[in-house]
Amino acid sequence: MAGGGRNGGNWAFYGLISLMATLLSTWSFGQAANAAGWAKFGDGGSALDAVEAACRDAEADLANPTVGVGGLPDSSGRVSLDAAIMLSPARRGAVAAVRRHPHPITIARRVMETTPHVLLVGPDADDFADRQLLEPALLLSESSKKAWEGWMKENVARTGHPFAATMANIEELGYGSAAPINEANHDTIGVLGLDDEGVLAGGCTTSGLAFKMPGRVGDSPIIGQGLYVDPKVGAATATGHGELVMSVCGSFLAVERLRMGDSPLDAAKVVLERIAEHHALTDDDQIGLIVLGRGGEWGCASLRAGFRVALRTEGRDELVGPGWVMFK
Ligand code: SD4
Repeated sequence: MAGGGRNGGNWAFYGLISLMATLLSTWSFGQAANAAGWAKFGDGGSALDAVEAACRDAEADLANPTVGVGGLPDSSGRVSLDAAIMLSPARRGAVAAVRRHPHPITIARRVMETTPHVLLVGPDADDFADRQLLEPALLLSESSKKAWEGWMKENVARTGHPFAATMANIEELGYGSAAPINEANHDTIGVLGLDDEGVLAGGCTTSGLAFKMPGRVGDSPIIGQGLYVDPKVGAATATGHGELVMSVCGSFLAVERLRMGDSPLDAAKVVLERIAEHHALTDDDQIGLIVLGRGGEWGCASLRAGFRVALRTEGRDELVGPGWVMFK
């Protein structure tokens, strides 16, 4: 599936091929998110509108316990949300540690469109959202609270400390199935979009690692880490253990590799290889990367099996596996 976009892998010639709208989203819930984003194209919306709508769909999905409302909390039992949105190095916005608003992607867009800044954090990000008249919500769902209580019991038994945080990152286990909530964890949605006018956009939104240390922020809201877009080259987004992605500026590195002439799949591979070079990776470590070139060519890769990407184009609406997996 490497470079499996409409260019059939012949990515070097994308400049000769007319553009077709494309949405790529991380994980299986990306398919519903893509549908919400795709509807924006039907209404004359841009890639930015489509990406925001796709992210909002995942944020609003109560069955998705690691994005938006209903996200699993940190080790203190409080949910905090991070997001970034990006059109270009000059047009990007992000928020981290939002605790009172369900749609951090929209706050990030407002940061981009109405302030001279890139990133707002914590209570001030929530206050900014209030001033933007964005609806607040209670973020902790009953099921996420139950999952946290269960985790607390286990954690206290194991560590003796009530708030010792773990690095839980349990992907794609029984999403949409009848599995108990603490086995149905998903993480971050990263969405890359290209509209038929050739505009690229990206968004990334998450509640971060389940039961993380309070105050911990991962790669998702950091421009260049969980998300990067350069309209002259392409875009990339990452999901998985943020600390690993953050050790190599993962999304930025992928886009720079595209600029140097790599295919999207090779660009994603280089990022994972660079991470593996610097870390003693464990069986629990997972990272998935999606890379989209400005002509619509794309590729995705992951450290381990289980990563899936939702693809939406004019003729396709499907879930695909990564073109390359480092540890088979
Ligand atoms: C983080 N990258 O906060 C996010 C979590 C994630 O799949 O994507 N998990 O580190």
